[in-house]
Amino acid sequence: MRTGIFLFLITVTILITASCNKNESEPEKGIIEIHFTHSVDGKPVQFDQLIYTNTAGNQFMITDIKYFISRLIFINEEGKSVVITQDEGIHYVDCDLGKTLRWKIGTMPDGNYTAISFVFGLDEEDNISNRFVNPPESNFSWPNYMGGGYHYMQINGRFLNKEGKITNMNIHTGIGQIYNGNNEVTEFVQNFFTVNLPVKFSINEDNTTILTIDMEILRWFDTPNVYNFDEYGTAIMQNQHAQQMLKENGGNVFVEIMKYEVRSKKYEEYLPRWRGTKGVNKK
Ligand SMILES: [Cu+2]
Repeated sequence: MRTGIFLFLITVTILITASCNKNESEPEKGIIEIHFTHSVDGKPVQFDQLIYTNTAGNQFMITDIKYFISRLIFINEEGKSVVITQDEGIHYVDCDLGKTLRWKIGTMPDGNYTAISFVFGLDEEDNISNRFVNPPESNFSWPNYMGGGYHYMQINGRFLNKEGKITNMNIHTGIGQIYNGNNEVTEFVQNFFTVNLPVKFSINEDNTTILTIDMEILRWFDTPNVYNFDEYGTAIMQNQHAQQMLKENGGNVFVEIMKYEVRSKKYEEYLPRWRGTKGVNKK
């Protein structure tokens, strides 16, 4: 009996302490998620169909889209940065794996935000060989003799080459190499880049804020560099020139297309609105 009262008093004390802490020092917190979609010319990507044409005039199809984003930072209206540490700040997106199209970041301080920024791929500090031991991330490794670590991205597909033959198109980005006349590596080149996206959103207590970030695939191949698959498309992991062109184009491929703020309990109603996933388009 005395033990019961004692436990009761402890519980009351903890509850009072917890609520005091919340009122006095803890900022209010809402939940944030980022969803990833993929478009071609503004429409959800359709996989495995030879229906697309890039600016260089190559007819192509897409079979896979996979990539890392990392070092996600939210900037609030006072210009302060909130660095995302969830999952070590690294997220893998794979259109074959629906759950990767949704990054549950968790709670964030309430407030108004004006921009986000992230690294496309992994920066030099994060891109360490063998840091991921399980698939799918572990399948994304980049050979050590090419600089090691992981691919930043794979867009795979096929295209109609200038001889009229269907050929593989493997847009794989990662650490580049400089070769000497004897075909020996003299230098590695970091090809990750930072994407800055102005996006106004707010985070409010007990609500879930969802930002949908869209990758416009065609932009990889035209601004500022027109990227021709006949020149570069088949295998570019050892082609720093191609890597550099994609790195320069990559800053333009992401746009914020939707934001929702929902009471947590209404959240499930939102889910069917997802688009651009491979599963949805294939059926
Ligand atoms: Cu590769």
